[in-house]
Amino acid sequence: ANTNTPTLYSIRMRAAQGGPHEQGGKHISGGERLVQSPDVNQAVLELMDKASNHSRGPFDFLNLIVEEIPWEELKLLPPLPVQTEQVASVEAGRDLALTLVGKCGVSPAAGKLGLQLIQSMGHVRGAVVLDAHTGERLDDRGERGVRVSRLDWRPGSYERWLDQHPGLTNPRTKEALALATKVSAAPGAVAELCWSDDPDYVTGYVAAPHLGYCRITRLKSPGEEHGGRVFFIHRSVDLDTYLTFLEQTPVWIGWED
Ligand code: PML
Ligand code: MG
Ligand code: MG
Ligand code: MG
Repeated sequence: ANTNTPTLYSIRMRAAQGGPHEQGGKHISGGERLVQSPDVNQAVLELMDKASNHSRGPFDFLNLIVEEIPWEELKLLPPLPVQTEQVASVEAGRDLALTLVGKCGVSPAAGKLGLQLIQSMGHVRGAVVLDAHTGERLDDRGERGVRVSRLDWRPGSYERWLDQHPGLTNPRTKEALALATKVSAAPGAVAELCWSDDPDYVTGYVAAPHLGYCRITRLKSPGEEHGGRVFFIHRSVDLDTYLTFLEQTPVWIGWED
């Protein structure tokens, strides 16, 4: 191997309480990184930090996977444009979310189903994929859901983004914007709806290719642990192609120097 070229690694973390997720443990925290060899130790420490002292509780199981990724597969995507909508209540926030996904091509019935799903999600730890027209669930991942993997900000790009968005310093926005950018770039993507499963974080978002990343300041009440993600897609897209992009294709968010 050429020792001058750093190796690219995907690092994935998931933590649960009451045993591993697959044995019924409660999901506490998950995280994704995509970094070069000199930065792996630091990224692992940051993921451990993320899982520790979490508002969803302590973990008693943590799974960490580090794997090499071929550089040739890496794609670079600029982050979606960001806006923030202030709303006065959860109801107003969810109404706005429905309107926004509707503008992106999600039918009213599918939008409502998506909202209801997230409201009741405690068991599905990844995302659920719905037909944007009928609202029918299209993925076969059951309670595991779909986990968007192999993504991170390109080194230096988040700092540059932050210069343009002073005030949006929350690491949740950093992670969610990266994820939403990848999800919006998937073949067949129509819209994403998300709010956190963390009881202390009530801001969520709608994201879509033309809409961008639209933060909505209240999509649930404080203390609520139900939260998650719904991806609305065109039924005509090949599901394997779609899922392979989300789970396997390595993506850096940002810009060339
Ligand atoms: C999550 O915690 O998984 C979702 C975070 C949504 C972030 C919304 C924002 O503040 O930009
Ligand atoms: Mg495993
Ligand atoms: Mg959940
Ligand atoms: Mg969370």
